[in-house]
Amino acid sequence: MQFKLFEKSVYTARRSVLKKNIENGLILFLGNEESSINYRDNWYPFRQDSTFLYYFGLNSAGLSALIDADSGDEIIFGNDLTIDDIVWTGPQPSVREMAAAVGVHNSAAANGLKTYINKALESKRKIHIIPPYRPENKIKIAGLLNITINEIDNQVSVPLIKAIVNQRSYKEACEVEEMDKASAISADMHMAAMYFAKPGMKEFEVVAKVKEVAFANHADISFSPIVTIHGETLHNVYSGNTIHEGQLLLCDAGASNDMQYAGDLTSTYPVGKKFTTQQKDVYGIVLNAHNTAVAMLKPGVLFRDVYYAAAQKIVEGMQSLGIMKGHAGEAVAAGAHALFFQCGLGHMIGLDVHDMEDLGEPYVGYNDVIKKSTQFGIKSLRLGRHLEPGFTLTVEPGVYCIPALMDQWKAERKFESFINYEALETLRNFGGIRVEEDFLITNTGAKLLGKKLPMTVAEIEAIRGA
Ligand SMILES: [Mn+2]
Repeated sequence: MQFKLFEKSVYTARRSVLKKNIENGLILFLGNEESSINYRDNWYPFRQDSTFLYYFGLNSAGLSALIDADSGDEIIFGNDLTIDDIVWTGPQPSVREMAAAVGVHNSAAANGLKTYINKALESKRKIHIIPPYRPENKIKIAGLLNITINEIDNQVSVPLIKAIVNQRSYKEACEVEEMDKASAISADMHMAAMYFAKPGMKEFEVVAKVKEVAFANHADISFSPIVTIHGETLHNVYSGNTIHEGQLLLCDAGASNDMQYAGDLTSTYPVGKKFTTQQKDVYGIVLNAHNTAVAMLKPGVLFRDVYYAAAQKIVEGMQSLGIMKGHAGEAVAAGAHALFFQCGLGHMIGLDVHDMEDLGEPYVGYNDVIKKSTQFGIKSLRLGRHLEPGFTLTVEPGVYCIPALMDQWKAERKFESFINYEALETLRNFGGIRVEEDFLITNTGAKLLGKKLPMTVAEIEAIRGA
């Protein structure tokens, strides 16, 4: 195989758990197709669907699978290569060989799937699907089920989503090993960038360094890197600015390793050799929020409370700079911290950098008891539920000074009892700071995945001054 697999037993065990949890009907898994960029045969880098990878491991385009929850039968559908294909691709394992490698005994040509689905539809059997996110698979599902694309949402199986989330949330030892590797490569990407970036460079030169380290480790990037002097823009993928002495460079990047597991780290450091006093002050606030959050990680803790604790540290820090005032806990409860901390504190990570987000945040980061808030700020918290052993997640507090938000809140006289708008002006052009690490929740606490990045002011200045 031109891709790596876990032991066959890993996949068979995962599927037997799923079969136990889904009592009847057919479970349909669509792998991904190649996806065209600008003409048919020029493709985006292939990425297999993560749920397909989880249960079937096969990192090859054009495959699908059915599990019959009643009989226990499993079948993989796909087309073997013809000689016309082999001329271009070289010899590849047959679908039967690929299926056997992951413990599936039956295989059939891709167009056989429709026959199975038709039979099930005729006998009014339940067909379990997860929400498709790619146009190719939306079209395919609509065709298979004889429905319109708009009707797909109503056909999605909540029991299947819940069953999958209930497995993929708890990382197995073999997965943790891969996540460790992905996070370690991610740390190497950040270290290389931290040594490399110099005043006068363009942001994209640093992006190139980050990607070079990923590719040199037979990895890919787990998402488009954010390397920016405008860290206050949360998902700023523009990288055409020149980086100048006195500015901060925010780098949010991670690797997807050769087993498709993701790392996701953020570092923020001065473009020059040293932080300015103000940068040091605000960096210290973010690092304190981060350390407070990390120290709380253990089974049973509500991640929403970890978020609130980080938010409180940010408010207290801003109070020490004279920019916020009043009762810190009340400020957080009211949502005043969201002037600086508009996003969540972290998310599940695994095969996807935002793990299982295609299955729906309400099922992954929340549950029937812990519901997502609609308040500005915490409404962006992707993970709110109680932590459990085996969860892997990011912790990524930040302070973001967004002039448009400052202006709007000031004009609305919002939270005037908590915010000193005059002093706030000193942060108008500050930019943004985020730090981010990846953790495994253990039986007693949490373990850092990969390796430790330099995070204190002294550690960072030692590297930037080198
Ligand atoms: Mn992240």
